[in-house]
Amino acid sequence: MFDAKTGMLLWSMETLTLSAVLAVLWLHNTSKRHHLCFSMGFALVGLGAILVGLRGLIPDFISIQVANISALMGFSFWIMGLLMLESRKVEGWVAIPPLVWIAFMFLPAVRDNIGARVILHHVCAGIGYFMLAGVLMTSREYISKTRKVLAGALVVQAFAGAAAACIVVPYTMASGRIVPLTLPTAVVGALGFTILMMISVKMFMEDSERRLHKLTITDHLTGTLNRRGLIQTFDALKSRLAGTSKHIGFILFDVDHFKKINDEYGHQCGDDVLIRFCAQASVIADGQGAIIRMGGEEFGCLVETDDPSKVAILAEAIRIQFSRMEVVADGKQFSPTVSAGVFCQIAAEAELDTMLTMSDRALYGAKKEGRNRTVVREGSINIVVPATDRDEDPCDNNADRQVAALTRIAHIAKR
Ligand code: GH3
Ligand code: MG
Ligand code: MG
Repeated sequence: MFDAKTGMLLWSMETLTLSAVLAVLWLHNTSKRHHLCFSMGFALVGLGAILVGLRGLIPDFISIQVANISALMGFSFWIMGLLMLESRKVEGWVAIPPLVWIAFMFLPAVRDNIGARVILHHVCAGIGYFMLAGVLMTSREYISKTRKVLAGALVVQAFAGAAAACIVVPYTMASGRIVPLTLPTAVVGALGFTILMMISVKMFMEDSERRLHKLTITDHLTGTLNRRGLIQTFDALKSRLAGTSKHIGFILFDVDHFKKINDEYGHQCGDDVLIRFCAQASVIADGQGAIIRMGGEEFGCLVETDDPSKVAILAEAIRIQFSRMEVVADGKQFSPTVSAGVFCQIAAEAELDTMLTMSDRALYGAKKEGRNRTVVREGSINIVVPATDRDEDPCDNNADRQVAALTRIAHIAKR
């Protein structure tokens, strides 16, 4: 029959095996310190179980105090591991589960009563499970369904363990057993733990797949989407907007005289300009569109809109804001500029190839117009957007025509 010692031994085998597997993972790549934390967590829980199992063969202080504190420190290491995995700050509160235990040890009524100690241990472990659930749900990571299921299972485990102990311990104490550990508490602990491990593995695998996928669609220098990301975002946008009267707009940006910036101030300075353009453009486009690095110093902005003229306005906002940026390099200050080409299509008819070709034609027009300009492609004509940040003759026949054309685009959108 299942006795406390056998149960503890089996439990420690389970946790020590997991600890060894995680230690091997850590040795494979020692920069992944969360693996070491998880490994330490399982090792401490395993050690705690062995020491409890050795009750009577080793000094009581070790089989009671060292064992319980070790097992509860396991939770602290698991919480630390989760925080590290998500690059979050590790603070002193991770030590709460063992600290609660230590605090109660100053109360002789608890310290000297084995039943009270077993219940206290389960309550502290419950706090640990609860904290793990909290860390999972307050993550900046995408809160997936599996993550929610795991957090829920941890909360169930937190209450189930403590509740089982509270029910079983007084009953077994009355029966005169020395160590009040029975099959129900062991089963709740071990079975729950195994289920938790299975959900955790699923969540970690899903999260790492998601991270890898994000890497494949992200530009490494600027952190924006890359071309592959554009294709995926465009396809998703198109199917989401199918059947609506919405438009998809694309703005193609190209930094002006970028080669000169590289030549005069160095490649690193050029890189900084690209990073700053993306950071600035992402803030301006936030909620309206996504920024994409097309390659080199060329960027895209994919926009969903019900009014195509808003895309030209967005392009102008990004262009003007960028022209106000001050870059200091080699003790000299300069303000880079960008040209923009805009093209819009009704979502149902939108084709990425067409959008890229047309916005490129508009961009070519913007370069031809002297750069630091926005040009909209409408059918087979380029419309130069009248710049509000420079003196342009309002009586200029050309400017009038452009305003009329922009109004026409807005009108088409309203139909
Ligand atoms: P234009 O106004 O006509 O666009 O002129 P430009 O100098 O910007 O265009 P050009 O195509 O002649 O030069 C682009 C330069 O961008 C050439 C290339 O060395 C540089 N470049 C491409 N990718 C990167 C990058 O990742 N970092 C840096 N610093 N430079 C890059
Ligand atoms: Mg350029
Ligand atoms: Mg270029």
